[in-house]
Amino acid sequence: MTATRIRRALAISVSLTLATLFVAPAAAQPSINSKLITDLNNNLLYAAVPITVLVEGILIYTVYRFKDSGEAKPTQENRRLEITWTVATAIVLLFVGLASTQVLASGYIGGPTADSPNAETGNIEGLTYNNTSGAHAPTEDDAVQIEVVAVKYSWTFNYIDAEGDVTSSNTLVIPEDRPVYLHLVSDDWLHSFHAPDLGLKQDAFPDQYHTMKTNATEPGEYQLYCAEYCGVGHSQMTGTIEVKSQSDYQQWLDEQRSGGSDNSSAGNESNETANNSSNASAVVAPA
Ligand SMILES: [Cu+2]
Repeated sequence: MTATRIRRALAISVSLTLATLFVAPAAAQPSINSKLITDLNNNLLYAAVPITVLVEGILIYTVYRFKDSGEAKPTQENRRLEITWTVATAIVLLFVGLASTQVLASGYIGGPTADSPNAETGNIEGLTYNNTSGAHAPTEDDAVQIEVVAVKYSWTFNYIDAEGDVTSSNTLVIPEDRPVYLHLVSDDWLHSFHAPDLGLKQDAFPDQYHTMKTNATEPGEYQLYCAEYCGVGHSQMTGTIEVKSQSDYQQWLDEQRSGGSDNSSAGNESNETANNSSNASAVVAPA
């Protein structure tokens, strides 16, 4: 196979990639997090498919072309060919590196890192435990802050910046199109907050906060799981995330302050942990 043919095959692969980029369907994602993850997956796929086609093509061609050759001949030195594949590899690696770094630096994946004040400088009032590490204050004025306390086998959500304390058990209500900061902590041992549809996953540690940032774009109900095996009630440690419009969200908050509903409570209970309000612990044996 000559260098010209390899270059021609390379050119065809690149053209195929560009063609795929333009015809790819853009599926709606319910949050910025899931959009970032899906887009990165797609971009990496666009890079991987033509490379796979090229390599497999060369392999099949070589097997067919030289099937009757009795003796292998060494390849002639070809500087242009060597430079071509070195540069092509570098471009692919740069693309993968830049695309991933962009997603990681967005603040939505792997915790809000960019410009977030840390625990020492960003004092967040209303946290149940000492904010010795991990809880990042929002950089946006319109952000919603919620403390998420995981405990065997339920979730408690403390709306720490709401006027008047609002606490909800196993149902997390958030507004659409607003930055939401979830300060995650555990009251006993390891749990993990996992909402696959919204692209959220973070382990919960005792006495140590980890802040997740999200921005939900589609109103609806999403499933919340505990994704870290935590005991006999682990499989029942689920919850619901309700994404509401701004006005519905405000209405819900007002309702919670003025009485509450079955799975939520308002008032003095916000400083308690979920030990007493756990739905799941009542139906499983104590661990
Ligand atoms: Cu758990």
